[in-house]
Amino acid sequence: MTLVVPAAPYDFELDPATTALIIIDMQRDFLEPGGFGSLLGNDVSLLQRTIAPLQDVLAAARAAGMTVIHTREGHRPDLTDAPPAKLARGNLSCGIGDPGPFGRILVRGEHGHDIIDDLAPIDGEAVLDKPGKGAFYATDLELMLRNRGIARLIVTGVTTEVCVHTTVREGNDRGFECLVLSDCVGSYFPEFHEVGLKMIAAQGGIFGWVAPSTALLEQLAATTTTTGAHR
Ligand code: C5J
Repeated sequence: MTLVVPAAPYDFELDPATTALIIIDMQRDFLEPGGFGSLLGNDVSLLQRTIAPLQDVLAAARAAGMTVIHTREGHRPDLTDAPPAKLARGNLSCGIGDPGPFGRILVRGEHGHDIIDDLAPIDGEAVLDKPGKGAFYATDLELMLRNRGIARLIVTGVTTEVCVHTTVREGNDRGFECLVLSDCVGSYFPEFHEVGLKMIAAQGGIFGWVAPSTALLEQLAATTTTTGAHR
C-alpha cells in the first residue's frame, strides 16, 4: 500500500509496513522546566509545542501498525561511553553526569534521562539509548531497521538542528528516505529550527522531505478507515 504525503520539495511516498516512526530524545532533561535544557537557560516551551502533534502522530502510527522507535541521548553511569570532549564542552558548572534536579544529567536510569510521560513507549516499541547526537552512531538502529525491512523514516523529536538533523543526515547516507514533520520537531532557537528545516528539503531534498504532521495524518486516517488496520 502506497500513501502519498504532500511534502517539500515534492510528494513523499510511503508504505506503513516499511516505514518507521523515529522519535528523537523526547526526554525530561530536554523538555521539562528544571531539567538540563532549562538549567542552561533555554525556554523549554519551544520544545513542548511538539508534544501535542507528536501524540497524534504516535497514535496514528500505532493504529497503522507502523514500527515505532524512541531514542534517548545519554550515557552509562560510569560515563565510559561519553567522550571527554563532550563532558568538557561548555565548561558547565552542572553538566553531563553531575547531579541535577532530575537526577544525574543525561545518565541512563535517571528520571531526567527518561522519556516524558505524554509520549511513553508501549510494549513492542524499541527504546534506543544513544551516546551521540545521531541515532545511528554507536547503536544498533541500522540493524533493527534492515531486519524489519524498513526503507523510510518519519523523523520527529528534538532538537531540530542537532539530534534530528544529525539522524536525518546519517539515515540519508545509509539510503533511508527521511520525512521530517515540521511541527513535531523543535529547537530552543527558532531561527535554527526554520533554517534547519529548509536545509533538509533544499536542493531537491538533499537530506530528505519536510511536511506538517497533518499531511501525514490525513493519509494514515484514510488508510485505517479503509482497511480497518487499527482494529
Ligand atoms: C542536544 C538533542 N541538543 N537531542 N541534544 O544536545 O538535540
